[in-house]
Amino acid sequence: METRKKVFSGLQPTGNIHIGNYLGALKNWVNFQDSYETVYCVVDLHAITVPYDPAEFKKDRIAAAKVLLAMGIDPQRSMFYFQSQVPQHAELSWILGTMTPTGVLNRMTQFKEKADKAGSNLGLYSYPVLMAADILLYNADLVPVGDDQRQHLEMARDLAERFNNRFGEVFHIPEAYIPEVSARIMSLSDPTAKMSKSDPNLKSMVLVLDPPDVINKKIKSAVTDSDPVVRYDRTVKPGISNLLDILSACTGSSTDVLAGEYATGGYGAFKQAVADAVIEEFAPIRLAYDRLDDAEVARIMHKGALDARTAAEGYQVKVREAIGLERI
Ligand code: ATP
Ligand code: LTN
Repeated sequence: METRKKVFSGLQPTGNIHIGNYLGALKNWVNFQDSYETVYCVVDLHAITVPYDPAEFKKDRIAAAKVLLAMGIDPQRSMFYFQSQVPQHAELSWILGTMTPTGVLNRMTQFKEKADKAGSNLGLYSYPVLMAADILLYNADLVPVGDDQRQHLEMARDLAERFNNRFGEVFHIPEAYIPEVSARIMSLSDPTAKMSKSDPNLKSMVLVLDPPDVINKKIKSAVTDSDPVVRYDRTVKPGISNLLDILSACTGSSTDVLAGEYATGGYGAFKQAVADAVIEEFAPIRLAYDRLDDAEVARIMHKGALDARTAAEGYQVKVREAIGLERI
């Protein structure tokens, strides 16, 4: 029997989940469940690499799990759990850390950006090693992420090759799965910058749980330009191109077709179409979110962690054996 390919991905439980996270990565997480073996993780150990408030964090962790369940992550079909509850992630991260040249970590752009903003610490520095451990722990083949994670994925692949060359073939070499249209959704208030959870300006992002009137307002006030022709051009018309990407990812029509359809009707009608499409996309998620209670989410995550620990240990035994750390 042919075994199905394995998908792994992670989401940090920090702040609110926005349309960039959703169209860049999470929508694919849900779709992959139909044809792959899927393992999804709320990566709480990654999230504590920047300053945070423990009481808020406690709520954000559960809220992130709840949003993913509301989106359609199905615990019957996917392994779904909190990273901190499966200690093999941290163990493998330590092992991979011993084979990671510091020169490689020094080049990581996300580290440099976050260290500039929030200050540096060892956890933030070795963040990409823990991410490589997440992926390699289950021998994942495919990793659905947004464009900003390319460099981290490349490092995970290098580490797998480095390990295999030194200790024998233990790891698959994973591949990033980055969508064509929506890999980099831009900020609504500055379409030359990535839409980011850590942006304090909430007008810059549509959240998955925003009510329809808020979505409408945010899209209507998205920064565009003064030439009222709807046309795809990321350099000259970054705001309009970003909205075309969003509309395309929500409707399944190509940006070319959509640009043709809305070319001359003015920005008002075009923005209304984008807002309507986003409202329609998010309505079922909000409904499902409101129906889930926290105790049910906690129960699902507990069961997920038990299953994941067993699965992870099955792989981790091979890693320990390969490097000479067998249990006595
Ligand atoms: P921050 O932007 O504050 O650094 P983040 O949103 O990148 O946080 P995560 O929650 O870990 O951090 O990201 C979850 C997923 O969303 C990742 O796969 C990431 O690549 C993707 N993603 C994040 N921002 C965007 C964006 N603007 N467009 C497309 N995909 C994105
Ligand atoms: N760094 C990722 C989150 C993440 C991840 C992973 C993504 C942690 N571990 C493993 C894919 C696979 C981010 O999106 N900011």
